Amino acid sequence: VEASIPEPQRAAWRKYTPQPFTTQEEFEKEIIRHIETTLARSLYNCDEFATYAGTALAFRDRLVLDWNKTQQNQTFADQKRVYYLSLEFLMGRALDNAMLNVDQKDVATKGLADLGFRVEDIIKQEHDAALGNGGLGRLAACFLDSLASLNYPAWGYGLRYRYGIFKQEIIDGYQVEVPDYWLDFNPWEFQRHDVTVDIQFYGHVDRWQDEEGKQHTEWVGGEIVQAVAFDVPVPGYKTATVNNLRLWGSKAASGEFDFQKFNSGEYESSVADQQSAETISAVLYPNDNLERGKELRLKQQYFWCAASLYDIVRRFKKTKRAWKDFPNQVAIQLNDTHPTLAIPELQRILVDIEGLDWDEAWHIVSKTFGYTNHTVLPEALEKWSVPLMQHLLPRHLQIIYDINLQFLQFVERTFPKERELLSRVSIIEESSPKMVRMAFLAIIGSHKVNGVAELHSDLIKSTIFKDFVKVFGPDKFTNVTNGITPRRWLHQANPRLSALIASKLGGHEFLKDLTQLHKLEEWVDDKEFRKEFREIKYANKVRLAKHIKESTGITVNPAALFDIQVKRIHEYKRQQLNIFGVIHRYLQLKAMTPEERKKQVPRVSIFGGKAAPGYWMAKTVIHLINKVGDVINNDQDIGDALKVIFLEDYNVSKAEIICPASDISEHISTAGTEASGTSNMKFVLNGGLIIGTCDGANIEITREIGQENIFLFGNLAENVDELRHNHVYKQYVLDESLAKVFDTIHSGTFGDASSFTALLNGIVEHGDYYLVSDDFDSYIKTQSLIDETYKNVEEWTTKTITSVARMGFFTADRCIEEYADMIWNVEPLNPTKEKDTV
Ligand code: CBF
Repeated sequence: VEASIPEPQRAAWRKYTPQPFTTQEEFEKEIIRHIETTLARSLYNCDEFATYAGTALAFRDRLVLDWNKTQQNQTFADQKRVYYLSLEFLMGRALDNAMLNVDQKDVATKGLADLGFRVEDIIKQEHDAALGNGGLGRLAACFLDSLASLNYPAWGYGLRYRYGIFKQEIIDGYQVEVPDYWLDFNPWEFQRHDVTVDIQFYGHVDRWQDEEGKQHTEWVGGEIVQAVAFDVPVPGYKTATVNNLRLWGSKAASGEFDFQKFNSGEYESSVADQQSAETISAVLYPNDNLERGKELRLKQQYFWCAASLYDIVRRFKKTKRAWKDFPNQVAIQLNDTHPTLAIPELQRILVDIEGLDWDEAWHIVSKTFGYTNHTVLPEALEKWSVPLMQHLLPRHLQIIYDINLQFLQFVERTFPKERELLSRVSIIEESSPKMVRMAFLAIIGSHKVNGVAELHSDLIKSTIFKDFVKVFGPDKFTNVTNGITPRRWLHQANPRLSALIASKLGGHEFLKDLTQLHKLEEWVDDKEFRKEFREIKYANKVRLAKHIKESTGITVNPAALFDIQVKRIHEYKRQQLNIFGVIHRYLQLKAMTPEERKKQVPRVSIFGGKAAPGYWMAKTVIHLINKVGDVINNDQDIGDALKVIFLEDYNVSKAEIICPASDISEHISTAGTEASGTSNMKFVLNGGLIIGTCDGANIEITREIGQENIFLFGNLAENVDELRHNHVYKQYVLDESLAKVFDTIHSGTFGDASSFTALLNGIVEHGDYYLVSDDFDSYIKTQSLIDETYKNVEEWTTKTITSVARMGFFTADRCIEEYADMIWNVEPLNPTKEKDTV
């Protein structure tokens, strides 16, 4: 309050508050002002990057004005807010998104042209904000877009990694990781020098009694690292709401280096504290669906949870409400188990610092949190060793033990005869060393737990969390099927298709209510519409072909069938099945006469995705794809009949070029392993069909678009256990076609066969855990069906248009409304209600 401008001076303030540009002239003025002053460049020294910087700053100014108002408005309204805690936010580029969301891209395009630049070239200058690994991080980014677009009072909380996900280079067919330093110039963040939090690590726990006999517990000693807030504005689409994403950076608490050490010549150790503190937010762990139990990762998790909770609690305390109101004001969503330490941290704040009694505090805590599970893969379920936690967070470990004790007492009372149940649901796994099971803590400390697609939500209830359904009842568990933002994944990535749809639906309103897409079915037989729809697909394929040429040197024919699989490389996602299928196709083509070959549907098989640096098998798959590509792409017999492309460094901005360009995309995980998948939605929304297994959101996509519009194959999740069992305990004969593929690899056709022995042996000798051989036959037959169907242009067009029209369900807006309704109990806030806060 002291910091606010006194009433008599506010009139002047309001009079001079900057106004957002609305015309081309005003926009050009803003760019030039920023280039000449903020950047200290001139018209003799203005390249595309400087123009990007000027444009970004001009748009940033626009966002900031609404951002300030949104924050004031939300503070004034004093209603419940959502806090989305995610260790990953895969935001991609911000400029194009900002232009479209504030509905000024036309102005920018003309203004930039007037200054001699093409808007596409300027947009490309921006470095992706790649603070995530894959689906989980991108989902968080889509949710932020929807939260703002729907005017929900919401904040994201994450870490400001200095290095995002590594850049991938392919050298001699191998993945090489290069650091991604993205902060050279980042106009989209604001360091809040006044928002810092001291975060404690290590130390010990003291207990004492005060004069009134009350017990106190305090965590003392250890070391302190400072968290500094960096805020990123998140604009909604065609609304004045601009929400906040707060990312924490780490710094030495004193903020300075040790001058005494420096003076006495100990130069290196004088900066050691500073460096060690900064390490916490230095780098994103590059593992997708895999946890490795590293101390630094646990430090990152606590650092970010503690800073975020301090901030949330500080904001709540300003309202001067009673603590019991906390869950009515605050909903915290845990994006996977990574932020689970927020649960014992809030309990610690309430009990140790605010003096609430345990039960009262626990009641508040367990009504505040919701937990989203994103995987059933055992290797991805986080567990932290008890000794490590004891060392790093001694008070939290005590709290976790106390939570566990109370929980187990409750289970014992409710199920007195079931001794084994206790050890199965205990937060502490009695292994050596003992481990803290984070998912169990997250379930116990949350009021709702959700999966991310129907099959996945059913599976968590019947497998990994079965006992908790018994303990808490089924109502605690729910499903929110994932979605994507149509603003980025249609309007931004595929502007021509968005415009075509808008021309038929009477404007771009469908981007805010995607169910309106169904009206497109009325146009499915319209000749002109179909033609234009096909032309757009072709143009998008030409755009991708150009990118392929620039990045790999390989020419591909845009008239060929583009078959795309882009996602993290993982055995369960089965890029190996795809490349074996490609080899099978190659062998078939080789066996044909040139005349026969000419009759085949030409294909371009496109792969992209990063492997975790320590994931050797995934790297082997990348290597195989590249080696197969080398051979096929240079085989004169084959020519355009088949090309194999591995696109380096797949990221969000590349996905924006890739997704609109598919004819077929592959979502072919072993049934029951892919929680949802979200690129499946992006591809279909952009007029591509899917080849997929009955897994994750493929199932609901099928339900929505119709079985006749998707190419499903393979075994079902319910059969997986038995099939695995058969591999281990019964004689297994390899499918004949697959055996030929393996023989070809073994023969050295694709280079040193020994490089691939482990990959093939995993299937032939070690149980084929991902059931590649079981699904191979059905996969290649389905691929042949795709070839046949593709030949019939009219049939293909009908399928693709119908599918787009039926994708309304998969908007992230629908997800957010479901979360808001079923889990958070929050209401949107009208952004036009603009008032003074003091
Ligand atoms: O729910 C979002 C996505 O999360 C993952 O990427 C994850 O990291 N666990 C899953 O693998 C995807 O299936 C899911 O769509």
